[in-house]
Amino acid sequence: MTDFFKGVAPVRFEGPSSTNPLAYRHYNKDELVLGKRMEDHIRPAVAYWHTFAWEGGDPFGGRTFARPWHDKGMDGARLKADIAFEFFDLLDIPFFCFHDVDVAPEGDSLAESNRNLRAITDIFARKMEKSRTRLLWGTANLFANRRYMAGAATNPDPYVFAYAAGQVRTMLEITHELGGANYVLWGGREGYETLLNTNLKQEQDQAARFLSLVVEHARKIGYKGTLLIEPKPQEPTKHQYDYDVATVYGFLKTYGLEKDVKVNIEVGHAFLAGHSFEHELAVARSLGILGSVDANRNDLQSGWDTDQFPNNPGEMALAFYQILKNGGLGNGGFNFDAKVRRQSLDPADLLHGHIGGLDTLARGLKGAAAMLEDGTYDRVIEERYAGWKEKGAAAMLSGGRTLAQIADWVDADNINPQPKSGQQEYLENLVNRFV
Ligand code: XUL
Ligand code: CO
Repeated sequence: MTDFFKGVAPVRFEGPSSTNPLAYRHYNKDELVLGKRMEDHIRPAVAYWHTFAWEGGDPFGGRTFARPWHDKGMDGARLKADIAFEFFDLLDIPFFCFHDVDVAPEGDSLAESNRNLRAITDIFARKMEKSRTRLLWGTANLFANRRYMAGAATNPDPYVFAYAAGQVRTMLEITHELGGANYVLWGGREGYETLLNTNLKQEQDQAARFLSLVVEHARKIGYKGTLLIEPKPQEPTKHQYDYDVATVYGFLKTYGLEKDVKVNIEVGHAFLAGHSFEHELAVARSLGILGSVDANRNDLQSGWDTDQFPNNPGEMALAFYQILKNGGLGNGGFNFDAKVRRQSLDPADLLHGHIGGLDTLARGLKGAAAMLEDGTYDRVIEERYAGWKEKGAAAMLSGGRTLAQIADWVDADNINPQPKSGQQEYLENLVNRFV
């Protein structure tokens, strides 16, 4: 045991009336919701980068956090791994996620970086034999190093594409070896700063080729987890190709990859794209590509991706409604892609962030489950579209009628549609009964 969390007792469920700030008040992992354990619905994960790699810097000032693993190279990386697994145990969290560069320092060559990475992921493998925490997903950081400033897969320089392929090959194999349930690709630099120097078609073709290579390699090594693209419209790049769920689907369809790849939807990214989290989930659900979630929230006044912990149970209930209607997240889960603020210096702050996030998810899940159990909301939606079950209407939808036949039908039956209320206020009030 390290002394980083000295004196902190394991965080456990104590119920809504508990005043212990280091206890769960709503997240009760074994509680059955719609017949399934809460933990199995949520599948929550700690993000290694925000919780252990982030130093509290912002564009105007550097590190604010004093962590014992900083500036200590591989010794620091080993200490960080020890503390990470202590944290997972304290929270009793079933999953974690990491990028290659979060866990070990980069070397002077890809081979050296990979040696450092392997040294730490071997430690993970040993720790995972004793811990209950599993890998929700692994990913390669193809955006921080300056070699990636003009993109990784979409870089005009083919050597950068090759280097990125080298990183992904290793991280995909490590994810597979550690039993990772998913592998994520987030294209933070796949986009452009100016169209003046950009060949869009060339870059799209490169991105698709890269993704095809990843799909092929995953198959070749027998990886059965889900491959996920994480959409984001901008930041760090002015325009990113994986703008939102719909754009990603268009890209996957164009290159015939829509059966091989799903999406990892992040709350703050949805917002940056001018959508809600609920919208992105609903689109992914309707397209059959809902894979996993990065749980967080943006500060709505700041206009950028602040990666704060979720704290709005009402919004979370609408999100969970989409997820439950999707039949759950399958291999996916809720990765806390969220960080404490740069003034939140104490180890305990890391716990408070995750505890609040988990309680918010639990309340959202229970709200959505109550909506479903009540059934009124589903019935209203069902009734709104019930007209399409009528014979003539069904024939229009299934392709059984031409445009002219439909027009003739309107004349023959003197069809004269009468507008009906969309009932938005009624529905808003109805939903609020459950959250
Ligand atoms: C950045 C972001 C990433 C991805 C993984 O906004 O969300 O952390 O989740 O690369
Ligand atoms: Co993310």
